[in-house]
Amino acid sequence: MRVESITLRKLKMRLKAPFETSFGITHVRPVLLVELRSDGVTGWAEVTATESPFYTSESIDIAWLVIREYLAPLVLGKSVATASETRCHFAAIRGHEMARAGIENALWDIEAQRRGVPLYSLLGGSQSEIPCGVSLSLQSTPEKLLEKAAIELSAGYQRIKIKIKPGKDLAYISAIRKVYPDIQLSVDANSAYTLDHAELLRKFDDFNLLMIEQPLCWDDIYLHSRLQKQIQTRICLDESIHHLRHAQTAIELGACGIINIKLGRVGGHSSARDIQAYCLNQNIPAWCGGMLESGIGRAHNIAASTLPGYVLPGDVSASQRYWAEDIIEPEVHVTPQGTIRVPQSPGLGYHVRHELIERWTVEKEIFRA
Ligand code: OSB
Ligand code: MG
Repeated sequence: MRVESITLRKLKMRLKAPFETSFGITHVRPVLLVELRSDGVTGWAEVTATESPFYTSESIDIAWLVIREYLAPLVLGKSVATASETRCHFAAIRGHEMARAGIENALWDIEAQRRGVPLYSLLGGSQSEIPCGVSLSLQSTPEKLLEKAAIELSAGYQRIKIKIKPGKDLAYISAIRKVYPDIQLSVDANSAYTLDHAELLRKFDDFNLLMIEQPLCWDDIYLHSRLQKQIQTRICLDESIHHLRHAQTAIELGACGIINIKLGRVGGHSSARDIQAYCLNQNIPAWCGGMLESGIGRAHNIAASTLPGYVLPGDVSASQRYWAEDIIEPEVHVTPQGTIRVPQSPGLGYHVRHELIERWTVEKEIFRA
């Protein structure tokens, strides 16, 4: 596959409802799309960075610069035999996983189309349906949170994850548990706590949580291993895991019992597969995280989630939860059983709505070989 051109586009997509985490609130999601042309075939992927570097150190604009100045020149005019080779070209670049994933994943879409197979089977996945959970934004009161949870549970979602931060934790967790004693329930702190909160975090043990996601620093593994010794609830690492070595370090140190795999955060499908295979081998449950993706990023998440080892419901949910209109057809739907059926046509398996993308584009740049 010869890389002939890479087009970057920034779209502004308004969320149906604002999404608030411990690091900030999002009303309009800037979406960075990669459209890559190779031998007459077009591949699509999404750079899942946030608008500002508040989740990890990447942001949409930083990723754009890194692709323009460093990544695109390393692959334009070059050929790769398989998409998994792409990362070899990027070996000299440190970090910037989401930027890399944008290019690598677009090549996965192309490789799958050229071979005439759905992306999920090219990746080695086998599940034809994936279990889904939802991630609920911070709410102003526990009552509001209960309303949101009720809607998602009646839609069929198999797991509820609530965002928490100091001052918005125990009251919210206990409100949900009182009404729903048996659901799979987890919490995500996005690094809002410190080891000094260990006593407070130990109180979460009373609520039979599936996990607590990323309680401590975004770049820490060691302190999480100390915290895990003090609490029963399994820690799940999100922000701290950027590649296989991080996962190995975390598991060997006992810093977590579960890993959240995000395609962008780990640098694309190849690195995600490394972590998935390792988790499977080590008996560590994994699941696919979300980044408020458009349909294009969502389609990649669905394909990845079909691999063995993704044993827990992910944060990959229906297009309609986020967007009035999505940029793929059909949109992502969730069954009443809380699953997504994996599309079976070649490549991503969804039609990309090019005209809508053009209409919503606020910035565009084309790089050619
Ligand atoms: O920590 O999983 C996270 C959204 C943006 C940044 C970080 C996270 C999230 C979510 C939303 O939890 C997941 C989704 O529904 O896409
Ligand atoms: Mg998270």
